Amino acid sequence: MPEAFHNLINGKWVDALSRETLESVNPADTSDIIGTVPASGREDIDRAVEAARAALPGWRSTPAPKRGEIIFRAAEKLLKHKNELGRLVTREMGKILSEGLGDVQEAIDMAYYMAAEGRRLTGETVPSELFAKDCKSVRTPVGVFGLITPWNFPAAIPAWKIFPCLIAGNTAVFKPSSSTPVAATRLVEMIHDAGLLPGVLNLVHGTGDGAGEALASHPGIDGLSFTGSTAIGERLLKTCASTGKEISCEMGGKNPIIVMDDARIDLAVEGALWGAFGTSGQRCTAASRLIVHEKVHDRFLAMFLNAARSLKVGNGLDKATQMGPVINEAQMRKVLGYIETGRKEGAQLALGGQSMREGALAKGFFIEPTVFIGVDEEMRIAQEEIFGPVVSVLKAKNLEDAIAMANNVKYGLSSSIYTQDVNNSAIAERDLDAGIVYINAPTIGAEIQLPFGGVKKSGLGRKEAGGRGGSLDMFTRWKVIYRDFSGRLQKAQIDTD
Ligand code: UN1
Repeated sequence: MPEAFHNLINGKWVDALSRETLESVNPADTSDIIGTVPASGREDIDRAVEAARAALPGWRSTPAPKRGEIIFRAAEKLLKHKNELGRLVTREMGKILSEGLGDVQEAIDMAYYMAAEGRRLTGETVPSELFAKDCKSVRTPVGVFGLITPWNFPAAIPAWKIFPCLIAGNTAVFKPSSSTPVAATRLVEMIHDAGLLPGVLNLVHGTGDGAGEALASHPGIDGLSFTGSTAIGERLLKTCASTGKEISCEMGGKNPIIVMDDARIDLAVEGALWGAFGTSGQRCTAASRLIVHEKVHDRFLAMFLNAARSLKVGNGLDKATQMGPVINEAQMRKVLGYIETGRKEGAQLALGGQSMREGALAKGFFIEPTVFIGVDEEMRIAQEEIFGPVVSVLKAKNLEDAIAMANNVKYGLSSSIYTQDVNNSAIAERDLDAGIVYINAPTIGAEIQLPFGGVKKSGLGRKEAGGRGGSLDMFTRWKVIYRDFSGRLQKAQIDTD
């Protein structure tokens, strides 16, 4: 019998009221069942929201530095268990072990960063136009948040949401992806055991259609933070608009790497390989288009194909593996479907294109690193998010042409240019229409102390992560306070002399 994991509602580990469960399976080896979790429904969400509402007054009035201390202790726990959790992320999600550990490290970074916010959470004091009067703005919590996360970063993305949500004094109901529920459970366990009172952080497992929809449409939540596909994000946006709730959505990407004729080609090849095939291309920041200057196109391509050909695909727990599987059968079919589409559209398949069923790979969802060349910018494989190890190579005449191609998609999350020319770099920085621009680095690898999020169909509402304009803006509301201690009625804009 696989181990049974539970929901956390009001500080207690419980099953779904229906007693139904879902299985979590290792995508590198489907005979490895990691555990079962509750298949929760509306009544379970009701209970979790009720618990979060009940815990709100106590938590929001806890001094923020005290909230920070608990989050600091959570960071220490995560650090102590980094290896265990990193391995679990790899086993449940498929990414290679160094990335599994990186996923957990990103959660740890976020925890320390937000723990310190407990002693910051700064507002502003500004002078008043009147005598004996002061004015300030302070951040206040919003209330109860629904947090819905995807499977590609089972530790980091939940941490991006949970820690800023809690440090700001909100309480939460967290619904992780049903593909990576066990890692989410361990994460929540560590955070909860760091000293949270019952109900501050609740965990409810289930499918998107079941538990996810019930949470997003629940009248008892004040806001929703979602990371996932653009299609679902747009649907949730409508749900939240109809109930007047704030929503932040991080969604898809079709991220380009531009390689200029003056670029260091060795560096660009290495970066493109990491950007395209890291996490088997299953990042919203993955590089799925390589836009290469015509003068260096053939040289870059020869080197890139050589490097991609030698990538070792396998179980992420094996140290030699450089690329793991995709998450599940449905995703595998979707990716293979796009490869078929690329062929039909007339792109040339230069590498890969098949699922891998030989030997040890037979029990997992493995796809060869796949490279299309001769891709036209209007083809579907150059326009739509594939979320798998498939990259399209496009040829550009010059920088202007390359930037126009880069921007000619409905998404705008991450982007990159490889160039040694300061002017090219400055122009790209100015003109790439994306939330993130990398110079001489691939499209993946954002750090948590800066805001994370995109433009166009990549993002809606507030951004994630830290820094000015980061997620504290999502999880707090500004309150403005005027205090008049003059002892008389003073009228702003009127008592001007
Ligand atoms: C995502 O793909 O959803 O910048 C997040 C990166 C990671 C986060 C990716 N730090 O690639």
